[in-house]
Amino acid sequence: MKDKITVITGTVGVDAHVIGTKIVSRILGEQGFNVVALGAQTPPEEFIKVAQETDADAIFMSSLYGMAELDLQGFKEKCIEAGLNDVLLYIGGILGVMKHDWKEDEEKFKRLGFDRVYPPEADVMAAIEDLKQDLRAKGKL
Ligand code: B12
Repeated sequence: MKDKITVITGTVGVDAHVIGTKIVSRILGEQGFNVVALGAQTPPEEFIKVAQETDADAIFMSSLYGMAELDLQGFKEKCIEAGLNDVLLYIGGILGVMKHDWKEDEEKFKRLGFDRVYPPEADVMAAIEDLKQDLRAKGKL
């Protein structure tokens, strides 16, 4: 069991939408997590670098501008190359472009290696419950 669980947050790529990730960061902090908030327009490689530096347990990534699938090609593979096999990858926001079936997004992002994928306006507290469950399964909580 770790003393404190570290979660990295941020909006990936050149996505400027910052409000959601700020709310996510605030709630995670209030729930006792050590939050490393990278803010908006964070390149995928920056998530990986900071996860290594901080020995992070999870990444809570946001994307709203519809380009996440392009931004995140090969992301899981890069995480593995960087030795981050054990870091939980969660993503939320508005993952697709225009009107689309969210279930398809969920499948796409799971194929890209994300452990959990959330629909628009997801309940952050429910995601934190998922995180606790996943951390318990890894013996970290
Ligand atoms: C405000 C806004 C902007 C502002 C952003 C200001 C800022 N600094 O953040 C400005 C004006 C800059 C902007 C720009 C653009 N925008 Co805009 N924007 C919005 C708007 C109106 C609200 C977004 C928002 O802040 N929501 C409130 C927050 C609290 O919600 P949220 O981010 O979804 O986060 C919540 C949950 O989703 C969840 N959550 C979020 N992330 C995560 C992660 C995890 C792991 C979990 C568990 C949960 C979670 O928790 C949060 C709290 O409840 C939306 C429309 C909408 N209704 O969403 C369009 C919208 C996102 N924008 C859109 C677009 C197209 C753009 C532009 C490309 C427009 C343009 N042509 O220039 C640019 C993109 C620029 C860029 N480089 O990113 C589109 C995206 C379309 C798509 N995906 O198909 C939207 C949906 C509007 C639309 N209907 O077309 N935008």
